Amino acid sequence: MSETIRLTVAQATIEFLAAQWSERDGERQRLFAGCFGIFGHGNVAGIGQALLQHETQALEAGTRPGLPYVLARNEQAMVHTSVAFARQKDRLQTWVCTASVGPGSSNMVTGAALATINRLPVLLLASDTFATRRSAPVLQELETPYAGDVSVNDAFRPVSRYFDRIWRAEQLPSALLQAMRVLTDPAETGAVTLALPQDVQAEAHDWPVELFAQRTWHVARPPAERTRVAAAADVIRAARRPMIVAGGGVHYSGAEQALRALCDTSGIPVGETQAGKGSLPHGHPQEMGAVGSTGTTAANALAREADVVIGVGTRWSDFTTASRTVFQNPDVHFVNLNIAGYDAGKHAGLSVVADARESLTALAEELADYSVGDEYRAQQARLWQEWDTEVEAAYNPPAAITDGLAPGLLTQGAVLGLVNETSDPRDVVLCAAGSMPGDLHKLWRVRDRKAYHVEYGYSCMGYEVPASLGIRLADESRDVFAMVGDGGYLMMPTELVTAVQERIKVIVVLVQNHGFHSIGSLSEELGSQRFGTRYRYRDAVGRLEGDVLPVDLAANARSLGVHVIEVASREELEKAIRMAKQAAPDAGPIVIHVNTDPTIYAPDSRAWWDVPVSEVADLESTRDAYGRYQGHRAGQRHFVAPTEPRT
Ligand SMILES: Cc1ncc(C[n+]2csc(CCOP(=O)(O)OP(=O)(O)O)c2C)c(N)n1
Ligand SMILES: [Mg+2]
Repeated sequence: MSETIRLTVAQATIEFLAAQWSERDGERQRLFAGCFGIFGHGNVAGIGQALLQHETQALEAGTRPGLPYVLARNEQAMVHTSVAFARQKDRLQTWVCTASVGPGSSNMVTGAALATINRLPVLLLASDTFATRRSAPVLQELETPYAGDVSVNDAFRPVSRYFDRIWRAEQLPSALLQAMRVLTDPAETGAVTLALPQDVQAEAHDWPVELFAQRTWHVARPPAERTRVAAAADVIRAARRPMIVAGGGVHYSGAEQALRALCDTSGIPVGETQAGKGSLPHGHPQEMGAVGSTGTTAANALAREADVVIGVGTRWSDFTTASRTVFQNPDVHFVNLNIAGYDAGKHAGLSVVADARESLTALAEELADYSVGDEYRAQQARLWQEWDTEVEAAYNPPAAITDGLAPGLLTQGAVLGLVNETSDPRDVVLCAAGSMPGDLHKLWRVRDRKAYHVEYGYSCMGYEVPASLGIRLADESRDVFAMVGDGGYLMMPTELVTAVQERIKVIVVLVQNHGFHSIGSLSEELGSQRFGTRYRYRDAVGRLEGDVLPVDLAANARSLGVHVIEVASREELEKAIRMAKQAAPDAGPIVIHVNTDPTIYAPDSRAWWDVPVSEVADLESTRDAYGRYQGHRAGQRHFVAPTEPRT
């Protein structure tokens, strides 16, 4: 008989998690930095008791707990914080989140979807109702007349990369081991959910002591098959106008140098997705910036004529391909370097399933003697120059525009430009939804590989504030600038309180334009006249088009214990950014509140995005939009032609 130790399921879970490590390239770190939580009757006496015991034992031993507990304010938000942390840590470290039964756990479903869509690891301990059904239906229990084994936590199944429910203590070891495997597998990672019934959490069991041994999970760098790299190189060598699309996988793999080496010799230009932005540093001759619906005119012009497109670590979202319209060469083919076979197979591409750094290094060796033509290089330089001039103009709008605006209103481009130019190159800019992600994608000059963090897989309003905490916790040597719209702020300002509690310095730039500038302009473009997108009083005829609401978000933030700076000019904004940067590292959150004019747009990408327009409508504006829509649809490509080696 092996030695055993008697612990509850919750205690065993916490002790196991505190002993997990991850390792890549010989560097080892704890897999979990800590555990965020909000307690209710579903976890207070189970996981809550276990966390208390874990903390007490550590403090009594004169150390700090391996898995420290942090009280959050909203369960969705604490998942965002964890996921942002994991992204900043290149997926090598994340957090655990514990929530109570019912709404506490189901609040985490949105966060789980965001994690899984962005391929970012997070461990969710979702509390579940009684396994024994002794006291059913317990407070907050869903009753399903046709299925006795269903709970709200089944909603996690489609959004988790691994899901298990621990009905019996004996199941726990295998579930924990599988959970760790998925979290540390770069191809499979995402949200992992372990549903823990509240009675099971408190049950004792005799566990083999080896379960709690320190364990190191290797994060793999699978190399590419040589023959596949050779085939990819053949396809690229035969191309006249190849182009790389760099996705988030470049960052997670730490493949920036390998990408740069390939571009230096070959002269192949690079367009970047939101997650891949910053793959090449701003100013590199092959750096063409954003590609797709929110792309630069430079990257999009090259994409239009590219004959071979090399996707590296990208999931090929519709924004990246401008809904399959940005690549218009009739003979365009794809080569996909991706660690996930699922993504590598997209667009009928020639797939190289491997770690991005490994496959780029191997590809650079194969293409050592290859270069694009001089004319193609010259065109890249010309196109970039044209675009950069537009960025400069957006950062520094002409006096005519500034004078034309109401007093105290800046353009969004000017705000982004000032934050870019006043922040340090290593500071992180953060955003997720609204009009700013598109503008940042186009306009932001990224000067460091981890300095751009726009969540655009799920584009979840409310991500920004909680994510800013995660980024800062991951790396205290950088300031974080969370760019948040008034709509996004109203969705989830809650974690500002957690930042106050933990003295986490984050700088939130709150861009007030009284509603949804993004969806408003989309609505207008699609003929729906900005219906229901402005924050206004209901007017006398019953429409939401009355006066601007007397909302004071600066006062709101101040009421949460936050230091707030209100600005009304370029000079004041610049001064506020400098003040915020100079604040002590444990100053807590700072909000810079700025009013902007929602009618001045960033420069056009000359690319489309497929949002279907009503085929029949009373309004002429909608009928006109439908006509334009059909025109764009005609440009959509299938991308199903096989990509074969062309030797
Ligand atoms: C949770 C969530 N709900 C709805 C949307 C759809 N949506 C995208 S942007 C947006 C408006 C964002 O408003 P705001 O934060 O003020 O930014 P602005 O558009 O004004 O730049 C909405 C409703 C979303 N992305 N996320
Ligand atoms: Mg807004």
